[in-house]
Amino acid sequence: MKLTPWFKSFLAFVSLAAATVAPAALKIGFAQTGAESAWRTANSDSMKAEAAKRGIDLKFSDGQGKQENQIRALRSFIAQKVDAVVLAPLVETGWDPVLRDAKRAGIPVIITDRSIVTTDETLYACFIGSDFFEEGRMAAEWLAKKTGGTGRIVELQGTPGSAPANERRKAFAEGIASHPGLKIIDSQSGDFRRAGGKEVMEALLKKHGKSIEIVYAHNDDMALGAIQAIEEAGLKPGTDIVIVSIDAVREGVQAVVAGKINCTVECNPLFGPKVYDTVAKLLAGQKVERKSFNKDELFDATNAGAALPTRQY
Ligand code: GZL
Repeated sequence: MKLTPWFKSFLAFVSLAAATVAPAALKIGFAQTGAESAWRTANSDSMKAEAAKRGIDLKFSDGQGKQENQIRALRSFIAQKVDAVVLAPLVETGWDPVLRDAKRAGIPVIITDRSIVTTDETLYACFIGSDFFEEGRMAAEWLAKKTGGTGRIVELQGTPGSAPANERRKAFAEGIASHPGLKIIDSQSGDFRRAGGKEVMEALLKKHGKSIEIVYAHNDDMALGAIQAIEEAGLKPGTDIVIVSIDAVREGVQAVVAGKINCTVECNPLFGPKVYDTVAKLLAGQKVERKSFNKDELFDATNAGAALPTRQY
């Protein structure tokens, strides 16, 4: 069949247009816990910045500290037929029904930051986060060395029912068990919030007064709130009361340099690149690690000053 000049140029245009149309941007739904701490903000910033860098259409939902908001967001992502879902679960339980819906819709789910308890491990593809047990163990080991294994401890717990609160509490208690001189005399939740840490520390100081020798805070934001309460009570944080914390956010490491926090165990929030690399592998049908832990280190007076200038969060 002889092609007219017009038809030839039409075919050339169509093939050129097809070649230049960019593939549709990857659509990923991210259900974040909320904005309760500096760590959380750094985690959200990492996810958003990396998505922008990679041209990913990120549907970001701030759960505002409520599981029902996160579940609602997941349902919305499923309705929008996103390519993948990322969930930072506020608490460990209550996820199976909505994750079953994602599975039925054929949408892969990545659990980040905090783990979940589920009756069906096939409901999510993998977990990317930190090892909270290891963080609690590192905090206990450092404290035992610092104090020679004696001291009366008050514990500021994270969000009730959350994996970091449960696991940091359990591992720390196990870590100090071999030092009978180290005693947890009280333990209350400040919900990972600075204001919560201050309020709880004020109450504990009223209740226990000068018998408090150590604070073990599940995150830096609560430790920083506790520092305010300790100073308002006329005591010197880091000297009159030893403070051990977790996260190593910038302000936490600065407090170590200032001698107000004695030790903070890092919990790296910069997941963006690893999460999106994992999504790409999943969508390409490649195998991914079932559990992938970020590397965390510890900061105290010996290394915080040198580390501060290059801290990324
Ligand atoms: C830990 C993360 C915790 C941080 C807190 O991975 O889930 O939640 O330790 C944050 O600062 O609020």
